[in-house]
Amino acid sequence: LLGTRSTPTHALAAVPVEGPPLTVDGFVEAFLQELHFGQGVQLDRSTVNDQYLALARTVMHYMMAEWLETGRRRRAEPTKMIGYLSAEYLLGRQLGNALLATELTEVAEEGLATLGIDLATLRSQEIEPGLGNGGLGRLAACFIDSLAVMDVPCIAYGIRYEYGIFRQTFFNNRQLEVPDNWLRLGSPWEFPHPERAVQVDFGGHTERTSDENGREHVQWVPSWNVQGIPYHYMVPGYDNKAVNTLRLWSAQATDAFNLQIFNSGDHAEAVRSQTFAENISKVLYPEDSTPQGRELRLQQQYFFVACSLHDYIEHTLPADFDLRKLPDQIIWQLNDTHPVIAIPELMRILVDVKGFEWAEAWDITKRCFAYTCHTLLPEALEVWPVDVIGRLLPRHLEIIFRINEDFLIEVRERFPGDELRVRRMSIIAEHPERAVRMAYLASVAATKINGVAALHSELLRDKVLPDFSEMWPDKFTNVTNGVTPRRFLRLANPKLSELITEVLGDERWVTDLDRLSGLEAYADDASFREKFRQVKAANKTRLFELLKRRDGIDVAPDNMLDVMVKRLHEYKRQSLKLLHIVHLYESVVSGRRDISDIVPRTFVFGAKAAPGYHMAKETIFLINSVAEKINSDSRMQGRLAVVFPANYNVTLAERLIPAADLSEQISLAGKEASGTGNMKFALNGALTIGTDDGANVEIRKLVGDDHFFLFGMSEPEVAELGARGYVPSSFYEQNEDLRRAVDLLGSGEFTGSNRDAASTVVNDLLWNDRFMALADFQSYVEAQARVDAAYADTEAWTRSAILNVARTGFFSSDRSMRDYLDRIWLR
Ligand code: 73E
Repeated sequence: LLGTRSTPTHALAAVPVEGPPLTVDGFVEAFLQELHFGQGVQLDRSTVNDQYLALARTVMHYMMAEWLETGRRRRAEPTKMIGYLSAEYLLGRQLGNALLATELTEVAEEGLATLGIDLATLRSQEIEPGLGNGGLGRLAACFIDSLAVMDVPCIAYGIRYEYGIFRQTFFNNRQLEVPDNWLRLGSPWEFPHPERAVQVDFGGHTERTSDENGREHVQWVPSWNVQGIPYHYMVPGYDNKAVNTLRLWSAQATDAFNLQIFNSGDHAEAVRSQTFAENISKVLYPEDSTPQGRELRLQQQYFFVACSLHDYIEHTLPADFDLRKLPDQIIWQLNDTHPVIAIPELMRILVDVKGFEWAEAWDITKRCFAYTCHTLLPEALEVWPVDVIGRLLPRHLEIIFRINEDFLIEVRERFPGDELRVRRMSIIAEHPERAVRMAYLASVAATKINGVAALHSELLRDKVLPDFSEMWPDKFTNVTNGVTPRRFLRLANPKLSELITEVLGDERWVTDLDRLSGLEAYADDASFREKFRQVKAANKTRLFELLKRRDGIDVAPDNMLDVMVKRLHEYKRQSLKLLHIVHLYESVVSGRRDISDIVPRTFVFGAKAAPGYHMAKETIFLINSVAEKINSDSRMQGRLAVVFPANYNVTLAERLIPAADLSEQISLAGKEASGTGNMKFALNGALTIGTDDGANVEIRKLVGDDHFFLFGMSEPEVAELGARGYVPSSFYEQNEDLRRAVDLLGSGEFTGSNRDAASTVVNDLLWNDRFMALADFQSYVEAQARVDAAYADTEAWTRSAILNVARTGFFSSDRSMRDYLDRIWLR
């Protein structure tokens, strides 16, 4: 029975399941039970890790009853469900959220205290699962949280990377990467199900046979395979007793594969093959937005997608399910192009395995997928060389060719004689090499294509996929991203949450974030503003204590906290932020400005660079070098400081964001698809300085121009300047402040007199500057002056901050999920 359908052949009666009692005593008993019988250790001998693992398992007992009940309820009344396919889930720590979901926080705190254990200490023991790079992975985590909270049936599928995003350290101001061995102290939140393993084939060739009716059958004869072992994670709702499932796949060598080699007597070879198989889920590729086309990456993509479709069709659907009804049962949401190989995989299953005619299979497949695009950068649009796919997945390549053939016939019918268009739209690119454009494949197959913010969806429709939107205007839609208010407000900012609950009268805002609008009225209440400021001050103190403990960094308590945290990427323009800082510094050391005229600010950076992204790593080096110099210059009197704690991750974000005064969202207009950090900051009462890009556009519209610092070119202006021919050095020549800043940066002043050390970044700015930092410099500096003036009026600033919170309830990921349901999933 191993590996077959999990439905038992003999009927057993279900036994009701109940978690431990929700009382302090009940909790303590359950905890000790786990410590003794789960960890096998007595309290007086237990380590913090023992206690953490026992606590995690205890909390899971409370969730488990609801998980099982959710599954039972859903099986009894099956409705259409969401299959969320994502190569990344940037979950963050689990314990706090699990305690919140089970309403156990106080009980656990009190119960543990009776045993002499501090809950906060156990919380900080958890290593966050960093199974994602940045926004895209964190978005997936927010979405599955919201679906659980809304009790929408969803199975989220992904990869259980053994190593997540690398841990960043600094050495001589340069980034070093340390492998993220997140599983090393145990992983209490998961359940492996090896009996539900799925075999995944690779390589080989295809063979054709005809049956007695002359119908052709294709058989894929693969040359190797691996097994996918599912690991289940609970995704708890909030206050609603619903718990969804996240199913992550881990790769293992198949027994047959091993046995064959073992029998040949080559033990070493057998072990090597095992390593080969396990490599597939070994490590997350650390590139965000500029993925390298590595064969192992395609293996990862096909691996998890094949496991997921198989798991759903063979193990989740009833045994006798009529696959013609598949589109009524599930919609597969493709989180960018990473899982797009699912499209030919479903065709293969339907045609080759289940015996459907091509046309009928295509009709089914077309209704089963929806595609979210997260980018506009051409280098981020995945393209797989035909020979790579052909080698790894020969049958899938044939299927893609056939899909393309049929599609191009449709194009020719629709636009007769327009061969240029046919070439433009082909799923197969011919130059610089023959390759499959995954975004086109997705666009041809998907019922809906969405961008992730209003501006992005517009640009996607008009600039990235104009031919497709002309052909199928109704396929295109927008769903603006959102963030979960549970993690990013209720958990990350307990003091503000308490204040909100106090004035709104209850906690309904946690699942109905539009209720934050009830705070509007309090913006004009001086005593509320005072309380709001106290919360911000307390959050700063909490952050500074952490930075002291974690990084040995001292931060001046009263400075404005100006924060730029996100992946290091040229289009995000950390270098523009750096130019602003150097400009301020330069204006003081040159004597053009008195230090007492500077509004005291601490600039905070957090950013990881992809290990192979040279310019990004040089930028990190330069930020650290500038920080070192400025922080040790006594002339600054602490009124200008730059801190760059290493290893920015979800855990650090949860501390940083609630403490921030100013949120830096300064990408070149038209390049940041949405951003989600921007939403988290506004929701926590930081004001934004930003360009008209991504979701900034919508944030500004909602909070109002008086409470947002807009600067820089608009997207059409960017396009126009690009068309005219952008010459960065002309901006340098015409702007004294800019010239002085660039010159100082390039002079070796910050890099121990070594000019070369700064030259990569400085020369690029002067002679290339693909993202037009120099063109936006003046406007940025002026906007920063407006920030200074506004910050000097404490009451007005607080009022703006409160209005930012009150007006950004729209950015709840619950709202995003409602939009997906209305516009895409339930249509
Ligand atoms: O603007 C963000 C967006 O908020 C965008 O850059 C990011 O997705 C976020 C969520 O929608 C994103 N990540 C990637 N592409 N867009 C990406 C691409 C390849 C590998 C990893 C991540």
